[in-house]
Amino acid sequence: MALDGITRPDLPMTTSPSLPPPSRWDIFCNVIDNFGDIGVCWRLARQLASEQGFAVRLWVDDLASFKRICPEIDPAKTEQCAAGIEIRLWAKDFDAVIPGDVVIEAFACRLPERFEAAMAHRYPKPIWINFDYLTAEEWVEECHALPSPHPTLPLTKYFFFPGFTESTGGLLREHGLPEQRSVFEASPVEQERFLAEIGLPPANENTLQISLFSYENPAIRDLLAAWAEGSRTVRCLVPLTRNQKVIESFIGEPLQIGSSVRKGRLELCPIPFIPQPDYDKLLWSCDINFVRGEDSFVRAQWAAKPMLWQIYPQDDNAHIAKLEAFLNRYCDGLPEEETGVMRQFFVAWNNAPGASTITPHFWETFANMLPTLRRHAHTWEKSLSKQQDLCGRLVQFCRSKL
Ligand code: TRH
Repeated sequence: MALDGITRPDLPMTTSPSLPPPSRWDIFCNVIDNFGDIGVCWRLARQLASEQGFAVRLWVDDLASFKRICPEIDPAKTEQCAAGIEIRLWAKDFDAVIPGDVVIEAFACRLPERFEAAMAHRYPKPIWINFDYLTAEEWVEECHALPSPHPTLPLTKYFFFPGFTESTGGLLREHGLPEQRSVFEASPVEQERFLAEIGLPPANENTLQISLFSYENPAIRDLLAAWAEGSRTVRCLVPLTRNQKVIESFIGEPLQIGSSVRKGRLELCPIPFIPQPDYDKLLWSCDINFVRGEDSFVRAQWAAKPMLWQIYPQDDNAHIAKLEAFLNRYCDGLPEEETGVMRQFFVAWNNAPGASTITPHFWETFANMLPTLRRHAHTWEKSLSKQQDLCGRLVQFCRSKL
């Protein structure tokens, strides 16, 4: 079959014949840096396939980064399948294919011209979504779901904004996630098994277990010093990424996965990068989670544990408004004193205007508030969980456009 010069290639996206459109989805992911772009796309793809039974084709331009969160990916293969999802290398020289019922361009990545042309020729036209970054700012409520006509082709793109309120696209959350967490938290055997998998013995009862996933953060040195000098024993589980050098400069020696290092009351445990579905178990295993970017930030909220977030820094400081917007929502309902300390910690951790140093005394004050912060994290998780999850809202939105 030919489509105005575009030859019809294989269209292997097979799906249950009983499923009406939109059952075939194309997701395009341009990995800019880090793991968040592919992290979000991979999570969405898995949910669309496993919960909705849709046929999903995920186009990724950096399979090596993808492999870090999904070890079964072979970066040498241009076509492969993982978790029931068809994965294609998004190469510069883009072969012609027939688009699915829904096309998602993640984070405003520009679709291949050839693919856009094929979308314009397809009948019915695919539903085209620009899936945007998450922010707690209020303006997203106005912009979510707005249409944007293509300047030359007969196509309309819709903006889909994840967010924290009913009037946005919501947050990615798999079905049964709170139940899975409860089962894990109630099972010392499961917890020990997970820790053993990442090369660690069970934590001592009076030790605070903390995960640390961050960028090259200058505040790390102060934080580690506060832990080392503090009155509580801290076991810090750190996946080595962009923060490795700054941690090594504090410790004074190279870090190696599997070899923990002690300094005062701090035990620092470099751990391997974990496949994405298991990353939740790390968060569930810890008393406090330091997270960054977008996807780990959302997962830490579902983990219902006190958390600190390092927001992805932007050149024009646009991230500071995003940080404030989140804190305004997150601290709602926290007592005044805890709100002050929580804000101070977030600001210091992000080196935002007004940041103070994380001192051992500040750390003690924060740690003394942990029981209240734990209850608050639960309340926050419960209130967010009442809303429909992002995948459900996205499918509903696409159905409304058929
Ligand atoms: O890697 P990030 O810093 O990604 C960022 C953000 O998405 C940011 O918004 C974006 O602009 C920028 O990338 C380009 O952080 P994030 O979003 O938390 O993504 C990390 C992913 O890695 C997430 O899906 C969780 C996953 N992960 C694992 O699978 N295993 C691990 O061991 C760890 C630590 C993370």
